[in-house]
Amino acid sequence: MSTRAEIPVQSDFLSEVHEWIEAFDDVVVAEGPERSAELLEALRKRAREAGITAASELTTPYVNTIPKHEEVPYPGDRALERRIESLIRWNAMAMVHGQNKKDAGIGGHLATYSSLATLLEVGFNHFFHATYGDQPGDFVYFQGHASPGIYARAYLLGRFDDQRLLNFRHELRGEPGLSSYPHPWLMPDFWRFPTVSMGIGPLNAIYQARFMRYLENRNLIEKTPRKIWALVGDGETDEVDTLGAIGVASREKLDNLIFVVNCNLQRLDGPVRGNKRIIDELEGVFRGAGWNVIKVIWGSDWDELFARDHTGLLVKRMEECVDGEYQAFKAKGGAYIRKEFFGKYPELLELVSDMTDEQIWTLHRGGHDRAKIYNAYKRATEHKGGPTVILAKTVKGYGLGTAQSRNASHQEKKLTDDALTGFLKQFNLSIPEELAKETKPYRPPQDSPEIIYMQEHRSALGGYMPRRDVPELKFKAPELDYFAEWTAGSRGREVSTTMGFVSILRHLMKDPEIGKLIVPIVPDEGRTFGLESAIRQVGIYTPEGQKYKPHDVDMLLYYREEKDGQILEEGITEAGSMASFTAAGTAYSNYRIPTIPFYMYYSMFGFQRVGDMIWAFADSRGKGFLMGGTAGRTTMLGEGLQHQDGHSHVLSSTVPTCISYDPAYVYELAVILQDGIRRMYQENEQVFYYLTMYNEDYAMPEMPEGSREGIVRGIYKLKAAPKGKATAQLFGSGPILREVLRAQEILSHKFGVQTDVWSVTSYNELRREALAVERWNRLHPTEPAKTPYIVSALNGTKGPIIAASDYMKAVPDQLAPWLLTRLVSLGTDGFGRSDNREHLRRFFEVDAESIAAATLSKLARDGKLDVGKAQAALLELGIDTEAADPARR
Ligand SMILES: Cc1ncc(C[n+]2csc(CCOP(=O)(O)OP(=O)(O)O)c2C)c(N)n1
Ligand SMILES: [Mg+2]
Repeated sequence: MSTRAEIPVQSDFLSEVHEWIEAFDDVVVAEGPERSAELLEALRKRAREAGITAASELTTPYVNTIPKHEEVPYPGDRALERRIESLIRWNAMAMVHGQNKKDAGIGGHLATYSSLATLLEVGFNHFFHATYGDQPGDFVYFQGHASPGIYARAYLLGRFDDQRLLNFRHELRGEPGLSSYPHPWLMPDFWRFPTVSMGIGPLNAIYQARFMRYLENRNLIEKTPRKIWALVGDGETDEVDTLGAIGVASREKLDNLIFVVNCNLQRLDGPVRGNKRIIDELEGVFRGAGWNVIKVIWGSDWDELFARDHTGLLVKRMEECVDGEYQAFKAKGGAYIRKEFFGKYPELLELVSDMTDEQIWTLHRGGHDRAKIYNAYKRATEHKGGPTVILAKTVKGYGLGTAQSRNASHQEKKLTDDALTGFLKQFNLSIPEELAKETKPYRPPQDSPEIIYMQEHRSALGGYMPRRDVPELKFKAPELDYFAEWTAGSRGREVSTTMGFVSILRHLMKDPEIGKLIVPIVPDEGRTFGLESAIRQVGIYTPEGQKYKPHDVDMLLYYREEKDGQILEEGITEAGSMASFTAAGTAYSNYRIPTIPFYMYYSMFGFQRVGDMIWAFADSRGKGFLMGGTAGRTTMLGEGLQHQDGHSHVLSSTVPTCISYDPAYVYELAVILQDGIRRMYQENEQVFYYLTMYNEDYAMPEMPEGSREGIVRGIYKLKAAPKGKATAQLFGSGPILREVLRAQEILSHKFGVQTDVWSVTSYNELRREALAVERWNRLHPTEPAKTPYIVSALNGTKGPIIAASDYMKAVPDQLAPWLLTRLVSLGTDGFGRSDNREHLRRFFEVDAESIAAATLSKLARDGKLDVGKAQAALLELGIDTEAADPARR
């Protein structure tokens, strides 16, 4: 609230502020930026002494972080490297351009690589180690849309022949093709990290760096200077995944991590921050999070202008312009820049009066200047105590003529004839004429100076990159009798499958052979799963050890944190935990050590929350166990709609390499775990597992003889009809299997209907097998037809099949093509509710009474039971036949 009387005071103050600013401007002009910074720092110190706290600065002037006088000279042959880079640019362009001429709409990108090329080349020639001696080297997460440039480089090195290059985005043409983006699934010898879903690369890179330290601190790998480089788009930083975990990197002092943000100022539709400057924004964000920030904004040719500008106006002008203007400068040419940028102040116009428009236009941005990049990379690799981000300013569509720096650059796939001529000229390319005319790939002879240089530099850095290899690892999975304690049943003790799992996990971690390879991961959910004993046993990993005495230290199960702790307790981040799972699940290739991750989480917050990361995990050829805990829409009591998962098995079925199981008993779990370890680590199958576990306690029976194959394949008969032949078949999974067993009793005792009970551990696997068999039959009409496992398992059984689980009806419905009208699915479609199991199961119609009622009703529909009797039975069982459908409530 201001009064009239206060206004003059306010304006006095404003004019005083103005005087101070003027005085400061004078210092800037007279003394230059560095002395001015010193003055500011002195003032800030004085203010602190006087007890005044001013907000600290997170951004610095819009100039390079490394001043000219601190630069080291470039160690490479700049002219030769420029020629090499131009050749790569040509081949990347020719590949995409040519393919789109041949196959319109096949796509590919030119503009991303064109901005990233020099940032990559300096890395490939001077920094990216493929190995360190006999140890694995650096890991590079490439911007997915820059893949044409990565392919073009590999082509020049002779890693791909012409045919392979010409098969870019033609993966189904006989000869091996090149996949659109980095996909280890499709090019397993080449790509390591799938990065094209924006945000996943940088997030995974952070946790990869953390996992690398974890392996080092646990003495599972040698310590080397290896680094993780993540090349990130500036638009990509919009993704919460990109920036959401940067605090982890500084907190854990991950100086093995380097982000390079390719600040070409554009994303797909247009400018990233047209009205601001993305570099300033990111500088503030990263510095605020404790990162070492290195800005590479201006190229060497600006240094001379800075040196000649004694007014400070050049930096002032740079800080007046926003990214939308910087984009326009590079789209519109030298005359425009002279008028609109330098023209604002006569002193600046004078500064460039001896330069032609062409020279002004080609004044470089830092991200296109080898020397600037080299110095930034060097500092980043030498930086100790935390992660580094390099913010490199580049031009999107650099050198692509009319596609340069335009809003539509991202989508350009072909160049016009003029643009092609301009391209050849700008990069001073001497391509044999007939190839140039046709825009064909060109590779100079292997003994040309360019190729020799590339080869020598790669061999000095330990070999080609990217490259993915899988060393031969001797791994012997434990046999099933190793799990005897769990296949024997709980001898009447009531336990949950989760408790069973945790005790198996603890047993595995004690194993002298594979114990150290187990990597338990939890997102602040350890107590939910009863992990306290495991925490005491192996400790939680923390790179600094436990600096405090935990309050519960005098208790048996105290909170134990250790530098070599085995458990990754990630805090409340399913995405971060999934990234750790990814690092651990691919360590068999990346670190040549087959760690076995078990990621335990609320099943609700798995596939639906981090589904895209799970998809990328599958693409990465990841192995390990996703353990969806406190599963089931009705078993997880009390927690309601946002916690009760009844659909993760539908989602898990969509991931081709994910094998899902929904076990009811601990012996089933033990069989599945044993088989999973064997298949993934001993047989080297490219699969991973999703298992649901529950918190309902009950006595675990002993494993029935002969059930092993059925458990693994997805179904086995658990309990035959009590008296005589069954007239219906009951399927149960997870804890609902017990409701099914109770339904069997009810049907037999109350209604004289005999049923067999089957435990279905995996509808998903049964369906996959049946589909594969059916496909074979379809393709081999002259051969005797093969029988799907589900059909042969049920061979000779009679009557309807009532299938109940704690998951949606879509899960058993998957078998409908083979079970036809016999199948009645009961499940938990709809939103969960807060209540106890009894009420939840009645509500979702998966309790024993509902299962019995469904059986009788179906028998009546099939003409096997009097309809009046069925109707009476529903009443007797207490079924509200007019209740609203829970699927829609
Ligand atoms: C999760 C996700 N959303 C959207 C896209 C589609 N997409 C591909 S590239 C791109 C723009 C990338 O811009 P930027 O990160 O700045 O990279 P640049 O090409 O400019 O180097 C978008 C939106 C994607 N690949 N992934
Ligand atoms: Mg961009």
